Amino acid sequence: MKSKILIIGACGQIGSELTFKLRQLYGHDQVIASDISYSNLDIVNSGIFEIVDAQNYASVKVCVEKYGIDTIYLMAAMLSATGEKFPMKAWDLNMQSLFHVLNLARAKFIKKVFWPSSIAVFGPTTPKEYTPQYTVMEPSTVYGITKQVGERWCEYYHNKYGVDVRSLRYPGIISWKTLPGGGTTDYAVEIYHKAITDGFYDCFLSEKTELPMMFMDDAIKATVDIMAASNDAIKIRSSYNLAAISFTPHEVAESIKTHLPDFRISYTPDYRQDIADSWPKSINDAYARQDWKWKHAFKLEDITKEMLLQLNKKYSAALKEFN
Ligand code: AKB
Repeated sequence: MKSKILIIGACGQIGSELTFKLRQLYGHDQVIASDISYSNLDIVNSGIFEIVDAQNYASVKVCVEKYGIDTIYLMAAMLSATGEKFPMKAWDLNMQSLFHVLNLARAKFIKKVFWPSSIAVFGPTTPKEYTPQYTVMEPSTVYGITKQVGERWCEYYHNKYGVDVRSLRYPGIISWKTLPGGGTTDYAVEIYHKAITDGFYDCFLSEKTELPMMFMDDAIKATVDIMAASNDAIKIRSSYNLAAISFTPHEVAESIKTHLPDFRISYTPDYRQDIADSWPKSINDAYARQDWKWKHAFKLEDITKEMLLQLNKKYSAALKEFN
């Protein structure tokens, strides 16, 4: 029998691209997109869409029963920077939504769960270079705390109740279709938009802040691959380290300048600098590469080329429509 999939948080940066990919792979009507509001019309108008409140168990369960859902991708979350402004809201959204989905799986309404974790599970006391899977984890952001606690609960539900939950510690994700919102790594998307629209970007992180990053196509591939892997291949039920590349704002700016030589950048670090400084510079993802054969494809030069090409097209099309 074909799997019936629900994506919660389908209007967001990763949820939207995941929705398109899963529909392409598993059939248009097999994938139900949902979110708390109609905030992304490309998604809302692209197929079956439902309003689902991830913090309300009944709201999720009604949708699961309506469509006979067996797999949930829970992509709704409050990210690191917004989480520092609204700590209790971040805690409530990130934890309640996870419990609702894990409890639906425990009660056998659904069979399989994908839940994203993040490099934010690591903190200032974690080794920064090539951070291993198993290491000191003392996150200093509310977002990081929710992700670390969430990982513990995922593993617990797997061990105690046999829940098939799979998870990845995403690095910063770079994409051109949907903007990210409220993250510390968001600069690495904004910089490309500003390069096209203004030829200038004032970066909220300092020029030497190195962070782990990944192109959206790689992130989607990792998500699809871990969910398609056999049950036996998944040895880690908390969350897998996942890596592609690492770079600093200065390095992205230099890579943009190879295409747009007049591009300028300035640096005005704000409260997000402390968050970035608490995270690893690079990640060791040997377990993902070994257990389910993870391999990334995009390097910084490839990302810059693709981002500038696609954003150029997008802004030119918008201008044409306006005129
Ligand atoms: C953020 O910056 O908060 C996220 C993340 C690294 O999880 N992009």
